[in-house]
Amino acid sequence: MEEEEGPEFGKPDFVLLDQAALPFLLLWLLFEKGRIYTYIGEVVVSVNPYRKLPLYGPEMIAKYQGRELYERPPHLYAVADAAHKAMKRRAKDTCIVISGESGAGKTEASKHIMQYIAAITNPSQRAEVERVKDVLLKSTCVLEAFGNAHTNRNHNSSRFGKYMDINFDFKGDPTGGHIHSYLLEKSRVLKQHSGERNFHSFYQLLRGAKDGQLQDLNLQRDPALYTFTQQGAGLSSSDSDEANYQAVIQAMKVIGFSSDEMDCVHRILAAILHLGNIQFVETESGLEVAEERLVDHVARLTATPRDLVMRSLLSRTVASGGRELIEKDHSAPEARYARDACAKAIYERLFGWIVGRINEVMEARGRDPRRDGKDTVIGVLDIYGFEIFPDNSFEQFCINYCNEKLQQLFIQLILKQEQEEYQREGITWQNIEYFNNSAIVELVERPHRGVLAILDEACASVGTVTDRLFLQSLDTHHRHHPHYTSRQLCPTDKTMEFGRDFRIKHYAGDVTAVVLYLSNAVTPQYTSSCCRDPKPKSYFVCSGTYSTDLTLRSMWPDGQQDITEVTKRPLTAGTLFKNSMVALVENLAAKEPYYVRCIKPNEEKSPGHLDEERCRHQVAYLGLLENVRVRRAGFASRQPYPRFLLRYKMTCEYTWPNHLLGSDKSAVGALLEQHGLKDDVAFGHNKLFIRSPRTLVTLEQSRARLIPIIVLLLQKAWRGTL
Ligand code: AOV
Ligand code: MG
Repeated sequence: MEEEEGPEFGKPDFVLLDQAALPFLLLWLLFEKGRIYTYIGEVVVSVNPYRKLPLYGPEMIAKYQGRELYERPPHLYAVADAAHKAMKRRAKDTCIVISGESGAGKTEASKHIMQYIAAITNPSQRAEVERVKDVLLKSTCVLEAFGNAHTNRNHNSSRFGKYMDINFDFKGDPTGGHIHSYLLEKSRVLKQHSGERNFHSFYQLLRGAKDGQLQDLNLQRDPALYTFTQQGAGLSSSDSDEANYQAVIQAMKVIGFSSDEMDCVHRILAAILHLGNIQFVETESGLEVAEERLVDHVARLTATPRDLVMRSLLSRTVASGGRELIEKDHSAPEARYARDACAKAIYERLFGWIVGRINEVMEARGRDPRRDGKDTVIGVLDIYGFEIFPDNSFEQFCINYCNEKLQQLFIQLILKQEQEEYQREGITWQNIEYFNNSAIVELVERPHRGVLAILDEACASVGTVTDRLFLQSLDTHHRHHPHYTSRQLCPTDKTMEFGRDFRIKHYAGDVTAVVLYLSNAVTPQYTSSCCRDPKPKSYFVCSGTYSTDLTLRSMWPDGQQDITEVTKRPLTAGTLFKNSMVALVENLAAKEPYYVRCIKPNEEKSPGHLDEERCRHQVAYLGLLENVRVRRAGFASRQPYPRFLLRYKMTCEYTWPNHLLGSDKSAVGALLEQHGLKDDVAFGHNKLFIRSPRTLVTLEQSRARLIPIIVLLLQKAWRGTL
């Protein structure tokens, strides 16, 4: 190995120190030098550089391929490689969990990881595997167009959670995949905060489509002309919408969307824009639509009878007693609500359908008739980051709860399990205190009295329970909860409004300033935003069933449900989200986890500034200090004795080819003695604990030196020339 390429031990980018001021100093040093990655044990900490750095691409990938974690300076590629190796060598399902607040660099990190995996696999260029890789890479571009938006925190903010499983065959090559998407922030279709945009897809269509196509869709180019895109019309995404429009079309083609399907997607986007412009007027003969031609457009674009579109805006069908159906006229607010609910529902269905189509393609391509179900999986999780806005809604509540769940998993796996393992293995150990966020998770999801359970109850009695009553119930149940408060409970806190807001103090640790920063006043119309999702038959397009367009109809696989079925109480959005989070965490916990913890250096998206307070705060709440303490007091690596021997026995005369030392434990002792490394390890009951990564590197180097010699000897032995 060449000198300058070697591991950079002792350089400051390798260790995070555990005194309060030092992590910040260190991050600053690294950030200044463009070294944005560091490790705590096997956890990668990354600081968003907000500028292009020469850290990626084929040359860099070659440096990390097949190397051990500590052989090269810290990098996402090293974790991706470690996950891939664990999967290939030990047939272990692994997952890479990327976390950090909004704009910290999670999505970018996930893309680099995917690119790395794509680059190092399929050396034999099998066409089938190449296609799977293409779809995996291109799916990101499509999902970002429909699921990301310009927010105040991030110009390309993920507004959905994404967990992607990549399946590998026994050769370690990708053969398929599956994407789970979590709770798209569909309210964005209707309304955005000041300084924010709707989903990229709308602006891409308006700015990128050819004149003729826009005419076919009855659209004009200027996003300011449409209610849903007006607010963000003056804002640009980080890249040009025109260029991205072309890139998305290209990506959709590669994935295998037909041109009919792509046309349908564009017609749906256009229909949503027209729906948004529909206004209602009260006349003597009742409620009417102000501009009927908009209804014509929507009907044509969704291939739905015009009369049905009109009726579903101005009235709804309800089941009255038994199976009798009656049509009830809408008031103006009800009609506006129906219009908006429709627009949201169509977009959500469209997004779900796109994810489903990508999955179909990945599964079909990946299916190998010879496969006996023994393939292994790497999961990559890129979820929406922790966020607080001045006015937070149900979506922020869910997003932040999701981040709590992931933090809980991190605590469990990295901090708790680590300490428990030392105990189990009989290693002398002084317990390290860490902040445990389970109280906050419980506050949200506890059966019967958690916020979600109380919300469900309120939803069950919509009409009788108001937001105020809902809030009262929360106050009663959580009066003494350290992470819950409301204006009623804390009358002097003017940042909340009586009868409207409650606040959850998210994982704040012991840093008081942080409590304020991360605390999250979740505001109004809770009961409506998560309960009154339109029921399929009440509003027309929610019955894509009535469309003659097959693609559009396939977005409503639930089809023409019986109205009495439809009016039964469905699971609420909150409960559905909770269930999906519980399943996600179970899935992750069953895999060998690798962590990437992303840090956002400043609020201004500036490449030259590391805001001390913000970084300290993130280091604290991400649990990184405790993580460092556990690691520094502990061990960089641990391996069961048989596994250790299998890999390194060739480096010692007492263990090669087989040892006669009684137990594997004594054999490992002899091996380390011979290398002079015994002081750096501790012997557990079943596992060897290694303090410094340097020990592993020494052993790896020794092994690498010996392999060619051993191969030569074996060849000679076979040929009988030894
Ligand atoms: P997020 O995924 O963590 O936020 P992103 O990955 O979208 O954040 O990163 C935000 C922006 O930071 C990107 O658009 C880039 O401009 C920049 N950036 C991030 N990582 C890098 C990097 N390694 N090199 C250069 N620039 C980078 V959110 O999706 O909002 O939680 O919901
Ligand atoms: Mg993101």
